[in-house]
Amino acid sequence: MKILSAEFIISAPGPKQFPVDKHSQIAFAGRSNVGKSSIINALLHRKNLVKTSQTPGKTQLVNFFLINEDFYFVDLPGYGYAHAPHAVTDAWAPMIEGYLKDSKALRAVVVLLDSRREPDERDLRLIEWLRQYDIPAIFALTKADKLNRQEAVRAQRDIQIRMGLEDLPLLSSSKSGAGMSSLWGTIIRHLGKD
Ligand SMILES: Nc1nc2c(ncn2[C@@H]2O[C@H](COP(=O)(O)OP(=O)(O)O)[C@@H](O)[C@H]2O)c(=O)[nH]1
Ligand SMILES: [Mg+2]
Repeated sequence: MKILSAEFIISAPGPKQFPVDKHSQIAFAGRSNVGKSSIINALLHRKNLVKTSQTPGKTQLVNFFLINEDFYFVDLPGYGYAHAPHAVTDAWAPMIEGYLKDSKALRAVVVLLDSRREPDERDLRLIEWLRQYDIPAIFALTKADKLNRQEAVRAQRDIQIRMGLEDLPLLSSSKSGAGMSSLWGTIIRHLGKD
């Protein structure tokens, strides 16, 4: 996909601020620090469109980026940040579920899982919602550059079994660029642009 433009639109504190136009949306979800901001920047060939390594603030925001004036990338709030205030932790579930339940323009959610970590309870909850609301999921393991080939293949298989996935999750690295073209291919297919 040729990126002609990538424009930050809004950090929405709640559904009232979500864009209501007809542009298709692809959302990105995963625990804090999984590499969500980095992978969005890597896909868009931008260094800093989405800020990386930020300490989560007091609110959980849903960030919308309009790509090629055609479709949105939606950066969902991260979860599992150990030092987040309880109010923030508790806000995660209704915020994400609210978004998933009501987003008619949502075409798929890219679920990011750290290739070196066990999925946690919230990763599983996210997957349950996606199944419940019949939303297509694209599974990608992040930071694959930190594993050798054998470890990477094992991580793919372990996480596939642990999460009950139909297919092997994609291996990706924002750092090396691994997996970026297959991830784009999958996203484009869900956008109906192939
Ligand atoms: N080695 C490596 N580090 C990464 C990769 N992606 C992200 N990181 C690092 O992981 C940390 C969290 O990344 P970030 O994108 O901010 O994660 P987010 O909290 O999920 O948005 C940062 O220090 C990144 O530099 C990757 O593919 N490889
Ligand atoms: Mg981030």
